Amino acid sequence: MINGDSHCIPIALSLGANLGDRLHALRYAIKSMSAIIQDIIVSNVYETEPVGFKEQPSFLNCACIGYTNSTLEEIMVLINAVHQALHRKPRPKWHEREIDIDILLFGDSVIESEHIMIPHPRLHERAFVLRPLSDIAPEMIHPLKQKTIQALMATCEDDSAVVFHCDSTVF
Ligand code: PH2
Ligand code: MG
Repeated sequence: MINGDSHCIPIALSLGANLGDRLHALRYAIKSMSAIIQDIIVSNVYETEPVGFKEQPSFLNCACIGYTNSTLEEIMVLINAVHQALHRKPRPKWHEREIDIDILLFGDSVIESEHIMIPHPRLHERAFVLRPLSDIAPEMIHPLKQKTIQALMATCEDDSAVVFHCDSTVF
């Protein structure tokens, strides 16, 4: 507990963009999310090979962690507002995105609703999520796997390219 507030929950987000000014989108998204995330720490930015649907431009991905007093619903409302502000268009799953903000972990919450799954159901399978997250939170525990991010990274079989792009001073 950093600030002594018992409602302050550790949170981890993954961010990605592969259309338009990708770095601008990540920067705007981090700045917007930092309104409800205290003591935010942002990872390096990586250029990553598209996973899922291959015929699309490469992504820039990063992750951030911090603590929040907001509810999951409030966080989801803010994420949707940021998606809209960056003119994210509706597209099929796995396809290109102006911006995509995913909640990876929310304390040790395990949530399976029709709106959201936490931990993120593919967090442990994706190098473009684990690589940035392990920069900043190697010891964070996945509450279902009961393993650290570092340990999940070591056993992750995703060999898609994840290449350092720039450090977090761009934020
Ligand atoms: N997001 C997707 C689909 N595929 N691939 C990479 N490398 N990075 C992403 O952020 C990503 C993806 C849809 O959310
Ligand atoms: Mg996503």
